[in-house]
Amino acid sequence: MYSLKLLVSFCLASFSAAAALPQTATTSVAAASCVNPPKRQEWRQLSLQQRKSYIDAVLCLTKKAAKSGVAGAVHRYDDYVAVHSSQTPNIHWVGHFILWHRYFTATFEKALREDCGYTGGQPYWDWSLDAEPQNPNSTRVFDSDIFNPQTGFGGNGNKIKPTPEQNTFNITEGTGGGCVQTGPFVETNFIINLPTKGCLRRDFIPSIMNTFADPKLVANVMAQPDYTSWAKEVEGVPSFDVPDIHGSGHFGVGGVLGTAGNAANSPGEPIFYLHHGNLDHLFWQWQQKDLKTRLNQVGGPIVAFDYGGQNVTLDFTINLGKLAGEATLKSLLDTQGGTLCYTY
Ligand SMILES: *[C@@H]1O[C@H](CO)[C@@H](O)[C@H](O)[C@H]1NC(C)=O
Ligand SMILES: *[C@@H]1O[C@H](CO)[C@@H](O)[C@H](O)[C@H]1NC(C)=O
Ligand SMILES: *[C@@H]1O[C@H](CO)[C@@H](O)[C@H](O)[C@H]1NC(C)=O
Ligand SMILES: [Cu+2]
Repeated sequence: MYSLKLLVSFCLASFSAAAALPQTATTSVAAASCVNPPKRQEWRQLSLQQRKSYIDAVLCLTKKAAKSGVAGAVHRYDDYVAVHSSQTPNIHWVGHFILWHRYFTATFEKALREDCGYTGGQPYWDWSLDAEPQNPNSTRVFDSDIFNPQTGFGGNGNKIKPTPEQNTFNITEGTGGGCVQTGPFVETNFIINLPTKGCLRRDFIPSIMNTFADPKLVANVMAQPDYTSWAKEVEGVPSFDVPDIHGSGHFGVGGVLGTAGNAANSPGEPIFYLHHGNLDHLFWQWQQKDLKTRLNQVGGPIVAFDYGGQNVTLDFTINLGKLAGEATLKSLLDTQGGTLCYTY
């Protein structure tokens, strides 16, 4: 797996993140002021009315025309799948992983507010509250409010056996794999057009969810002394034998066949934004412990897995194509610096 990913990243390294996408803004976003930042909360802290307004706003994005200009994107929700997918080899296992996903999630939050009338902050899902690492086969985590079919994101896909070609890691514990059967994101209500037109799929894997969302792993990430080690620890290593918290929401929910388990197209899973919202909340909490340093520190490789090679610096820029202007990592360290405007 390691060498395959390396190969993929080297093959694509000649296309820079910036060149891979059509651009409108080539200059940095002018630092605007941040007045009344939306406050982000854990899903369970939202009232039932707030939960409904969030989900309604997500569904609303599928009714608006795409503006990313990326091939395959039909509606505004597709835009986010398309942009993530087009930059996948350049934004994982790199120093800017957490800040790229911070910018991405904040831009999604902005679209919900500006295009779909949502007035709250991006919610997050603290899966460590649900995980039972001592009891990996427990399915209790999937009874969490977030999967409630009436007030949450609905449940599992129907059971499908993956082919050996689909199941390259020989994972045998998948419990779903087909289209989501309950809740607001069933096929009749929610269609994503990337990588091909189809339903949202889920493939719950209790053992991955319970062991990857272990509060002890969270504590280990939070104990890291500097940005470079924090950023490395949050992604861990690409192996199902070594749990990492970033993998929890992806492979616990998406498994082998589910949308969240697909490295490129995982933003097609609406829970993606609550999962990455949680990683961002952890990063924000970690920053709060030493703001003076942690609003001014980045590190880690520019090219995936290239530990020891060139590292990102504060003036390294990332972009989201036509969805948002280019931004420096420095500007993304502060959630209320103007490029970003939200709080926890
Ligand atoms: C969990 O389930 C797997 C089969 O899916 C089984 O092999 C394993 O022994 C179970 N573990 C526990 C702790 O019950
Ligand atoms: C999965 O199983 C196949 C066939 O037994 C084997 O060739 C392959 O190496 C296995 N993959 C992993 C990641 O263990
Ligand atoms: C990048 O950072 C790593 C970890 O801090 C360090 O070992 C490496 O030497 C740095 N690379 C360069 C080119 O300075
Ligand atoms: Cu990603």
